Amino acid sequence: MWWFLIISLLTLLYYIWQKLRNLGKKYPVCLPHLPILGSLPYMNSCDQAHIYFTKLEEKYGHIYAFWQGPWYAVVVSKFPLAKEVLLKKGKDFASRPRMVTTDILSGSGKGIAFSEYGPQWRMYRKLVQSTFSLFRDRSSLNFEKIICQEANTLCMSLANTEGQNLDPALDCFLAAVNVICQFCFGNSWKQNDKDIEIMMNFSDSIVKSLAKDSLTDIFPWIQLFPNKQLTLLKENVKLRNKLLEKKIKIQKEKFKIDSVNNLLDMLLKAKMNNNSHLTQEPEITDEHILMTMGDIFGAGVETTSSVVKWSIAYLLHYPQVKEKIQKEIDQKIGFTRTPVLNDRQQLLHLESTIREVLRIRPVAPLLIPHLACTESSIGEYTIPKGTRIYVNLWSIHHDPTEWDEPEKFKPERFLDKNKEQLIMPTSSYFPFGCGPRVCIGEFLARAELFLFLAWILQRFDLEVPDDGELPSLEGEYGVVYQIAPFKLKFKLRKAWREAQLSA
Ligand code: PLO
Repeated sequence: MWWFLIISLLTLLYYIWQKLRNLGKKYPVCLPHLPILGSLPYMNSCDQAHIYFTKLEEKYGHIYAFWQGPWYAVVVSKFPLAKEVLLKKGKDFASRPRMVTTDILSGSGKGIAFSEYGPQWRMYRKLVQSTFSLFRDRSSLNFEKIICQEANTLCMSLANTEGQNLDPALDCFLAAVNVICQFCFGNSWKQNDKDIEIMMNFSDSIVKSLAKDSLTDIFPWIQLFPNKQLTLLKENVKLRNKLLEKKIKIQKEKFKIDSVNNLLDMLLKAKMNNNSHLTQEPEITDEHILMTMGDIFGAGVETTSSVVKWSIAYLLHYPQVKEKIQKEIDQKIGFTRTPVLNDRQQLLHLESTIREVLRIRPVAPLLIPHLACTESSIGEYTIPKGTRIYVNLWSIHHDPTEWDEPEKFKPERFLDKNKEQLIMPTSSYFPFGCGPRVCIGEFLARAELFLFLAWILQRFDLEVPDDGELPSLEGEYGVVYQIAPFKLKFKLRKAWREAQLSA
């Protein structure tokens, strides 16, 4: 009897204390929820997450909460709210939730993309940024040169399969791999290397199994039971790590501290100069190096190759857009030279098309989830420490109050009335995220997208395959929003062929 009274009294006191603490605080509206299961029984798992979250806005508004099992999560759309999360209070929300799947990929939160906000993350990010500067500044080790080389190899390979029904996935993958490989290791893979296909398979499988709202990420104890999905992820991550370790081992032997030429060199040099045993500096271990390389490698490959495929698919659906781009290439570049980065100011139709593809099919429709490192606020609402934040970029890029006919593919929305200048019709657009966690490779990605597409369209016409089937534009949800496999025919353009003959 006594113990019952004491427990009741304590519960009551706790309840009153909580109420007092929260006095004056306002929280976002929350979906219905049950103990343990949270809001899951009330959520529809048929739709892709970003589309379902967008539908929920009709009922709950542009900021709402739900319980992802035991985890409190908030979804925001609308640009001003997202800007508060990513930019204005960027530091408050700059961390990442620890999840079973991303922990497997990142060796328990190492590397950059999935690691917690703090000195370690900052140090590795800075080292990657310094390597980017190397490749932007040095004329001998320059991104433009590297990308053009790979664009040339890509076009040669497409010319070899000219007129055949071709799935462009492998060629796009190889081009992106070889650019990032030169950045990471200072060398590249040959087209027929068997590692390429192995890599493409495990990378694709990892993308598909991450961020799929897998139940283990919500209830970590599920991993104690046999789980096919998780075993597959572990196997693929093991394959990836083995391949990277092999590459690191070979390159390590060539390392000279006074000649830093790529990301691995930069990390090895930092490791040699690291005084973590004497000072408070974060540690640099081989595993950290592996995970950082893995992040940059994976991000560089999956995102670029995916956007190139989306662009090709949209151009197949909208041949009139493709013709406008080609007309501009013919006028501004012609056939006597190949495209360079400086042509960006001139090829407005291509630039606007790339912008539109990144709008209508963002690489990461919900970005990567953020985590509140401290109690903070979004708009008038209090956000407790530890809240998972989903920024619904999909909804922001498809907001009908910001975009005219957002469901339609209209590259000209990024051009002024006279089609003479690129414009930004609204600020509700950030395909690379923004704030402290902004995509570190944005510059490289934009350069690759422009050059790969310009080179391809200067030489080739894109035609539907023999079965007349156009690519599905629906997309498959994963940590990268990928297009389903499709085929097309690359046909050398008549004008290009004639120019080559007369040259
Ligand atoms: C791609 C598959 C690789 O095997 C591992 C990998 C590492 C970094 C990830 C990347 C994958 C997918 C795209 C990600 C990137 C970090 C940043 C980038 C999530 C899973 C994006 C789009 O934010």
